[in-house]
Amino acid sequence: MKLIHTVLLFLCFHLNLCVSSTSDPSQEDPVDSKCLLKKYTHLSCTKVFCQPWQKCIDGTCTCKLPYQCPKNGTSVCSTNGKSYLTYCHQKSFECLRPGAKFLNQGTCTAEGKFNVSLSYGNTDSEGIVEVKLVDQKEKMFICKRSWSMTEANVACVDLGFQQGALSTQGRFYPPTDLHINTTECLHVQCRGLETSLAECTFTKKRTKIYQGLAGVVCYTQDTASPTDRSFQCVNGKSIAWEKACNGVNDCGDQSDELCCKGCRDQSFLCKSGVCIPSQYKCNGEVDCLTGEDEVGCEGARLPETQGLSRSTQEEKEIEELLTPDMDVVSISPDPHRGLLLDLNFVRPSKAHHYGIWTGLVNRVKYNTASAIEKVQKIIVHENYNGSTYQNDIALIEMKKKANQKECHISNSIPACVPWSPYLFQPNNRCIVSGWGREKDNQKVFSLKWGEVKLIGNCSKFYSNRYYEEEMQCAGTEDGSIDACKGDSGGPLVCMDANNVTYVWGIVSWGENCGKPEFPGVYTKVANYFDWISYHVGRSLISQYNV
Ligand code: 4AZ
Repeated sequence: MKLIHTVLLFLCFHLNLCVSSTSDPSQEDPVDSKCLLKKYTHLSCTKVFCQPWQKCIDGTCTCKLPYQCPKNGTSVCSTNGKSYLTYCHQKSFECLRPGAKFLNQGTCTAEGKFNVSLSYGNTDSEGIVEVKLVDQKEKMFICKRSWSMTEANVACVDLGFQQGALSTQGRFYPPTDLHINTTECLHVQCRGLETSLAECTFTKKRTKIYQGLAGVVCYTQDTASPTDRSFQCVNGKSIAWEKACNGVNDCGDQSDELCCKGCRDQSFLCKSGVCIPSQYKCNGEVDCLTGEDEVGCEGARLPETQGLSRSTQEEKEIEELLTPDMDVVSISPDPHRGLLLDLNFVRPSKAHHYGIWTGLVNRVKYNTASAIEKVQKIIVHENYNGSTYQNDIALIEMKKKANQKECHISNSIPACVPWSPYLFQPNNRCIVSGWGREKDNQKVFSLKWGEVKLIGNCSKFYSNRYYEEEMQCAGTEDGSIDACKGDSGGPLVCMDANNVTYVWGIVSWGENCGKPEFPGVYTKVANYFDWISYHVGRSLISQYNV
């Protein structure tokens, strides 16, 4: 067992993304029911990216202030007649004060009114969908083949039905004497979290053959008919159990797609347990937290071709894009830098007594690339518990050299702060390194490293001493690769699908060294993202969700 407790950490820099897996169309129920208890929604930023007008605070997407939006972009007009600098600005205002919604891109014009209505249904909450676009005189119908739950949810929310749509299956019959031009209709494509159908992309289609028209039944308490096999959405809506984990946001708050062990209907399973539509794979935008939907995409489909992929020859006669795509910030992986420091004993008040060796390989024969840095400040976690080893983490701030703007360490290996506990999973392989003792207690002079696997369910080895949220076990089946006395505070580094490395763990404790059934226990750094952000400043360690 270990003696002195430890700590580590780094200062500079950025966080980010990772890894891959494919959907699992097996017969088994793909829903992870334990995860459902956490009530994840589209606002849970340990599972999904926030919208560009939101930032992630304590695991929840919260509204940004408009001035925090990037300034470059096209101006947009809102339903209150006000013009905003960009779409992000308008959405940020709307997020803070729901009411006025997006109307159109560009300036506000006098004629401009966007309107959605339902006709030929038996109640106000159902019918065939009619839309009047800002720059069109007449109302138009929407083509059935472009219409899915994604768009139906947006239409219902736009009409004031907060829980979105019940179904797109309703059959509605216009009076027979009414002449409807069914060879012309609007093709619409939404992302699913828009608050107005006006935010979606419309294309006009004219065809020779009869087009089915889009209809919807919006969700109300009267239309709801939950059964034993219903899936209970976080927003109170119930949907058929089979619709959970199919890549479609049937709930409207995405809660049916965030707790998945596999995905139905060929939808794509992100490592974080989220199902996304198959069209989101290789579309040039990172949708999985861990970026695996954009890995191995050479020669794959380009985003521009997507919306038209269902077009048939007949439909192609006339296609006119009526609403341009919004300039939503697209996310793509970036290189990040980071730095790890190893400390074995920490007394915050004695910061100036410490030096940090960087680039060191052999601790008795200093290599030329190694250097020593002064310490400015040491922050030990305020809830560090020396008997249970909970919150075994600390930060070391390095002293800036004169005229130095950024912290820069030569010969260092960059590693990022993981911002979500879902970035890596049991069985992922990671690297632990350090100068700790050998199994037989022999001293080590040259830095050693080894590959270990992340281990889930570690309470079976350390029953009431293991705290799932705060700790991470790692090792090998035979125990041969393990951290040992003196390794504490050292890094457990994992690499994602985009070759971005993360400090996933900090060597903390473990019974024995190198014995099977006694894996090494590491501090789960992702659990301390908010604590680290609080101390170093969010912008310093975040790339996304800020
Ligand atoms: C230590 O005392 C220590 N085998 C670190 C890890 C392990 C044991 C002891 C796990 O630094």
